[in-house]
Amino acid sequence: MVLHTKSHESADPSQQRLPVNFLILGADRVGKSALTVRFLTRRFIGEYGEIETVYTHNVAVDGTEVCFNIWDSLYSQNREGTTLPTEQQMRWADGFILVYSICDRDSFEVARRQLQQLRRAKGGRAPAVVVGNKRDLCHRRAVSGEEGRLLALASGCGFLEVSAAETYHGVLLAFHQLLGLVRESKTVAKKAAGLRGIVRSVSAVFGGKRNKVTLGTQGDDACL
Ligand SMILES: Nc1nc2c(ncn2[C@@H]2O[C@H](COP(=O)(O)OP(=O)(O)O)[C@@H](O)[C@H]2O)c(=O)[nH]1
Ligand SMILES: [Mg+2]
Repeated sequence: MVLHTKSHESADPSQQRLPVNFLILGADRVGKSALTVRFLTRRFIGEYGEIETVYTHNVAVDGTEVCFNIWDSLYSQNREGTTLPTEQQMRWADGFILVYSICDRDSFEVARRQLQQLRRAKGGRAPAVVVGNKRDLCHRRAVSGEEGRLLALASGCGFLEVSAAETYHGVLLAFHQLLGLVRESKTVAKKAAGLRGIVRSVSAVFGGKRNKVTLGTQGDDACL
C-alpha cells in the first residue's frame, strides 16, 4: 500500500517551482523511513512501522520552490528473487537514494545489487546518492567508509555517511546533494532537447531547400 501525505504548501505563488521525485531504496531496517522523516520533520522518532509512503514536501531552495515527492519504499523480494526497484518506481523517480547500514554488510550488498539494477535499467543517467546510515554505531561497523565511497565512485553517484538518529545536517546534505544531481541532469536533458529542436529546424530548412533545388532542376529539365 502506498500512502500519500503532504507537508507545507508553497507560500509564494510567484516563485519558480521545481517538482522532483526521489525514491528511497535499501534493505529492511537500514533507516530509509528514519532518513525520510528526519528530512521532512527534522525529528527522529525511533520506530516507523512497515508503511510504504509517498510524501510531498515544499521547500524554498536558492529562490526556487522545490516540491519534493519522496517515495519511502519497502524492501521486498519477488518469486524470482529479484528485488526492488520496480519498473514503475524507476520510471517515476528522477533521483535515487540507496541506503545501507554501516553495521550490516548484507545491507551493503543489497544496495550494490539495487545500484546495478538501476544502472542496467537507466544507464549512467540516473542521479543517485549512496548513503551509509547509522554512523553513530561506529563500534559495530561492518562496512568501511572507503568501501562505500568506492561503490559510489564506480557508479558515478554521490556518497555520504550519516546518522539519522543523531543529526539532521547529514541527512539534509544527502537530499540536497541528490537535488543538485537531479537539477544538473534536468538542465542537460533540456539542453539536449533544445539542440535536437535546432537540428530538426535546420534540417527542415535545408531539406526544404534541397527539395526546391531538385524541383527547380526538374523544372529546368522540363523547359529544355
Ligand atoms: N542507531 C541508529 N538507529 C537507527 C538509525 N536510523 C534508523 N535507526 C533504527 O533502525 C531501525 C529501522 O529503521 P527504519 O527507518 O524503520 O528502517 P527501514 O526499514 O529501512 O525504513 C529503527 O529501529 C530505527 O530506530 C541511525 O542512524 N542510528
Ligand atoms: Mg521503512
